[in-house]
Amino acid sequence: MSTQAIHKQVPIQDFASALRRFPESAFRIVDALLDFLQDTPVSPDTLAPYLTWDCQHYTRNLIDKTPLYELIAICWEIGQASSVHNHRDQNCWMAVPIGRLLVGNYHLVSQDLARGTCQLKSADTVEMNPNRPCAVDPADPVHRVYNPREFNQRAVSLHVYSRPFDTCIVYSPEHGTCGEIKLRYNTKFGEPANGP
Ligand code: CSS
Ligand code: FE2
Repeated sequence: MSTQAIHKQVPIQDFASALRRFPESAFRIVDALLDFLQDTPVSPDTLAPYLTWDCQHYTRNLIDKTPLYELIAICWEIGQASSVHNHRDQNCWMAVPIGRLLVGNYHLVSQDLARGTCQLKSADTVEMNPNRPCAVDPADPVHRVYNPREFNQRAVSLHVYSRPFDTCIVYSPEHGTCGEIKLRYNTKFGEPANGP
C-alpha cells in the first residue's frame, strides 16, 4: 500500500480485532504486519484506558494477548528512553499514534551472556510518528527507543510482539556489558497490574 495514502483512523478495539484475524503465518512475515500498521492508524482518543504515566520510567500497558502475540501501549514522558535491548528473537512492530519517537539501532558484534560482556556498533536511527510505523529487523534486532527532550511532547507507541516475551537482554554499549531483565506490565486490559 502506498505510504502517501491517507488512512482513516480506527478505534484501538477495531485494530485489536483485525489483528486477531491474521493467521499465524502473518506474524512470521515482517512486511505483512508492517503494511497493516501503515494502513490502520489508531485514533488517539480510544487509547485513553491504556495510558498511564510515570516520571521515572516509560510504562507498559497490555491491551491484548494471545499465544501468538501481545499488543502493548507504551507511554513515554519527554526525555524517557529504553535501554539498548533485544526482543528475544521475537518479531516486533511499532506504531506511534501520539507524538514522535526515535529508534536507534545497533549491530551486535559479539555477546557472552554468561560473562555479561558484549560488543556493539551503533547503526542507523529512524523516526517513528503517526504516519510512520516501523518493524525491528530480525537480522539486527538490538535497538533502543527514546523520546528526545527536543521533541518536547509525550509519546505513545503500540507494540506487537510475536510471540510474547517477558524477559530481554539489555546492553550497555559504553561499558560492553549485558544482562537479562524481567519485563512487567504497569496495567493489563486497562486495570492496574499486580505481579508479572
Ligand atoms: N521492548 C521494550 C520497549 S522499546 S521497543 C519493552 O517492551 O519494554
Ligand atoms: Fe524494544
